Amino acid sequence: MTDIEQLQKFIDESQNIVFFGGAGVSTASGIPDFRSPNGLYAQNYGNKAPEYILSSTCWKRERKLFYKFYFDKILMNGQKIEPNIIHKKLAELESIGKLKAIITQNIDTLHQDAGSKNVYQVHGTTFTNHCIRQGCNKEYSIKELFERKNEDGIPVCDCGSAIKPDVTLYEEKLPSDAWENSVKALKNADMLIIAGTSLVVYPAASLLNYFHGDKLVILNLQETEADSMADLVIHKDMKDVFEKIIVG
Ligand code: CNA
Repeated sequence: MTDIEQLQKFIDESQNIVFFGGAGVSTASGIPDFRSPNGLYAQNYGNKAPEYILSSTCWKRERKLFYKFYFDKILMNGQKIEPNIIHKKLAELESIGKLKAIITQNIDTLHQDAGSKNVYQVHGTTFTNHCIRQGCNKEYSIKELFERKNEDGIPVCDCGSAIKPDVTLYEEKLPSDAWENSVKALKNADMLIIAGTSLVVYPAASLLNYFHGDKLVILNLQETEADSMADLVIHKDMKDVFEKIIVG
């Protein structure tokens, strides 16, 4: 049996699957990840590390730099991004009742765009943005974020305060709803597919400790720390793997 046939067998035998993914899920849609050889961390961005630019410290001290990176590299300058075969197959697996939840570290909206409903975004989302002034907190869409840039490229609310994306920056606490829903889903799961994540960003990576089912699958181009715990490890492009998975 090939590794992909084994994955198919696990899926066929399971009734309560959880998918835990990272930036690798969206690379086939054209969004670079962080840690692949051609990911954002390999790029020089004014000699500042992306971990710093996407941190709460940078947000407070160098908002202009934060937003330059955010518009260029995270929002891809407004370029239209479409869900890929991975997002679509996962939405199909949910629609037939096998996949119970997607836990994602991604901040894009591609799982939802593909039709998935139970998506827990443990690092927040680019989809909504809010004014940082307590008492105002007005919500803005991605489109409005582009429209409301001041001369420094920082989007500004009607009240004059800065608008901040609802993404979890380094040094910030993870959204508690997404975290609690993820833990609950993992505790009930009989199969966990961990795919396209380097599993080095904590506390998100520690979520896998809540899984006690008997089918743990790791899918990644590279080795991960959790490979030794897995029942099946596939070191292949996950787009090629998902293309072969039959839902039904
Ligand atoms: P990461 O650390 O960049 O790891 C990505 C992993 O995916 C690497 O181990 C790659 O080997 C693997 N990978 C990339 N492409 C493929 C592929 N086609 N098939 C199989 N494996 C692949 O990203 P993580 O998600 O682990 O790190 C967490 C960060 C990245 C989160 O805070 C995210 O918000 C952040 N991020 C998100 C996006 C997005 O929303 N699309 C993009 C870039 C970074």
